[in-house]
Amino acid sequence: MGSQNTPRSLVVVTNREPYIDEKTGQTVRRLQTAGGVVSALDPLLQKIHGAWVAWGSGSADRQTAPHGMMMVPPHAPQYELHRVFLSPEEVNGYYNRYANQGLWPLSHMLIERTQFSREAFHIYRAVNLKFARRVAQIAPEHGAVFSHDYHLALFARLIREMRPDLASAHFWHIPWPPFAIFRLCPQHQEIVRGLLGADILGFQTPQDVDNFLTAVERGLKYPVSREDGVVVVGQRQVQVRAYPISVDITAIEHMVATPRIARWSRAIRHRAQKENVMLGISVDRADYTKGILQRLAALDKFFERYPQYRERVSFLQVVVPTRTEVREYRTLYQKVTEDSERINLKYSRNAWRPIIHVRRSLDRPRLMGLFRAADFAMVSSLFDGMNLVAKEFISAQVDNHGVLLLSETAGAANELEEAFNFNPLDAGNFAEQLHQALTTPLAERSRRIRVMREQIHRHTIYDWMNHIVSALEAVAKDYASR
Ligand code: GDG
Repeated sequence: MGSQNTPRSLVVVTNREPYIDEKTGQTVRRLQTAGGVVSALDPLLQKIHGAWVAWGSGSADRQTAPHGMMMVPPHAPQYELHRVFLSPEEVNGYYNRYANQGLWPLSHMLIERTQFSREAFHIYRAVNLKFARRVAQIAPEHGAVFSHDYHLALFARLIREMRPDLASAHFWHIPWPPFAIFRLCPQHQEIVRGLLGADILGFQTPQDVDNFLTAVERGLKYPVSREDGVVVVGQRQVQVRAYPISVDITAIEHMVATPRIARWSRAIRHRAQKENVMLGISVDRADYTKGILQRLAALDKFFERYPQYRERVSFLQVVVPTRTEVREYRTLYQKVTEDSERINLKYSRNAWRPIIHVRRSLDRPRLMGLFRAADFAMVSSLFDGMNLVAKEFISAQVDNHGVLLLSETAGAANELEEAFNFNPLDAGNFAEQLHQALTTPLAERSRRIRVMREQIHRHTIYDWMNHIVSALEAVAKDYASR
């Protein structure tokens, strides 16, 4: 964080809060929510004493912040966390329905799973307004706001109407679909207009930027300059750019080098070597965009087509339940369990199982230790904004021995060109690529991992944040000088 880039004040706005209070019986536990965005922005806000506004979703959140505000982090308070409290109807309309059953599947181009309703949109809009009102109350004059994702698509425009003195950036974490798909959203014009309330709009890849600019041209007929990545909205210019998100590779390297994690990682490797087994890994939220069932179909094909790998490859699949309020997610979770059991029944021999199915979240250091130990990782998303697991696996591979199999339709495939790519819908191609990856000589595997590690070192999560925040700071200075 260069001092010339450090903003004087910043309000971060996200759906998920950085610190959540959960109650079990009489005990309240404060947890820092995991994830790249929190781990990059939390230290920045601590340093500049900014503010974070988010949905207060923890079961003890109202109890610990009765007026909706508390200072965090817990042991050395540095910045304000403002919790927006939502009723069950609001959670359902805004989060479960409009965001997670509407914008999420549509943006991932899974139109048959997409449902929109005017009623849910009204609630979504009302919740975005609630967030904007809170930010309008607390943001200092000529401050800057950094809002996030598909939950808050209308926020930037709403805050501009209330507080035109604020500079704002919005980052869209998921893919932006082609216009032929996006226009299926009945409120597509409102959504695009809402986002154009920001001064800076960030997407994961140039393809997403391109698709968004097409939605602006075709849906709203606003003038667009593709070379400069600028949309003209009345008297204003909105900068639309690709800012691919990344990970904190140095922190991951340190994590896997700590004696405890290095030991755990070595023990897993020794055991696999003793059993003469190559170890594969995948880690996903149980979400249909991640291609978990497609990956299982490919593994089935792999053991069928290449029987020499039976008893020689074990695949550790970590699937974490998510959005369980939505029926499709519960059904998927059940199907993943069934398919894994079916494959295990079909191929298991003696003590060997092709699939080791882990159905709970693992703590981050151990997860990174598993990534260090594994011979290969598979990321099989049908579509994915970026996919941080791919970058985390590469970051944790400090012994440079593993291979990454990466779906060509995940955002990360844009950058990680040394991965083995496959089409997640083509089980045969997927199985072939896995065979090819596993028969690649160690020297070549090492070279590929090294190239990708260097790439991630050159562009970390802090670079991502600094690029956006310094562009935002330039806009804020411009506003203040007018
Ligand atoms: C959205 C976009 C974009 C998972 N299981 C465990 C665990 N995780 C952690 C991973 C990783 C994160 O969760 C998942 O990040 P992804 O990027 O893979 O996917 P989404 O959650 O869908 O995120 C995505 C991202 O936003 C950022 O812009 O890349 O495209 O969809 O960090 O490690 N962490 C722990 N235990 C688990 O069991 N500790």
